[in-house]
Amino acid sequence: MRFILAIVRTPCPEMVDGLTTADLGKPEYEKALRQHARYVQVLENLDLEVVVLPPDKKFPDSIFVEDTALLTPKGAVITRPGAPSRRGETAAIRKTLTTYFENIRNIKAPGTVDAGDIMQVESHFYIGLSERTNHSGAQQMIKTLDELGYSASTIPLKSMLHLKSGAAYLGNNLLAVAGELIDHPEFAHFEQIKITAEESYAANCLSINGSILMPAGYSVTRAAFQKTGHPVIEIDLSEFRKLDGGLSCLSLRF
Ligand code: CIR
Repeated sequence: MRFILAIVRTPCPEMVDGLTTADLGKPEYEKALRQHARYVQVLENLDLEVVVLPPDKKFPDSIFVEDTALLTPKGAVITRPGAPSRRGETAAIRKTLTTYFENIRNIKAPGTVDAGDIMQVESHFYIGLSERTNHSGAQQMIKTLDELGYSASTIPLKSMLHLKSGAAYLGNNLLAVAGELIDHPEFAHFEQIKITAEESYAANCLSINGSILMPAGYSVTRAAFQKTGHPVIEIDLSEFRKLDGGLSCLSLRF
């Protein structure tokens, strides 16, 4: 599928207090702003129109817009983020999405879903069951996707924050996988690029309009991606990594 639009949110200074389990220190705000600007530029260079939402200081994690909604060509689903401090992020995203989607559905309590747990592979959606996405949320999402004409299934996670922390679909039946998702039975039918433990952050990458976008600094993975023949574009995301945020989390795309 060809992407035409991306929604991102400029980091607010309060981002340095975002949720994290990483032991990498606090992000440097100015550096994060520069990295974010380059992320936007890369998407624009790939012919996407990028809608840049203003910083929202009420929500330090609001840069990670991907978690707040699932976008498909047939409709959007507003999630109910698993972290209570992030629940309020969805209101602004809903408002933005009304410009682009007539059909907007919602995940309701007691369900929780972070869309970082949802990986689309053609017309099927894999949903990670994690500390952020619970059974009720996943079942609501499966029902909603079914109504939209898609199939979906769940994958229980052991320790990963999100499903897409360790898996990315690169098209042509090729999957990048890391950590507990390596050799996972649910993914047995895919061709796989298995990412080493040292480079597992690079498993959160994106295939956009023929190019592979990946975080900078992971040379073994970069070489494996280059072998696919697709252009590989690196973006330094060190400041977002400090908040457990990966490359895909920074945008909503359709
Ligand atoms: C959080 O813990 O919610 C944020 N600090 C990071 C969210 C990353 N989002 C994603 O992987 N989809």
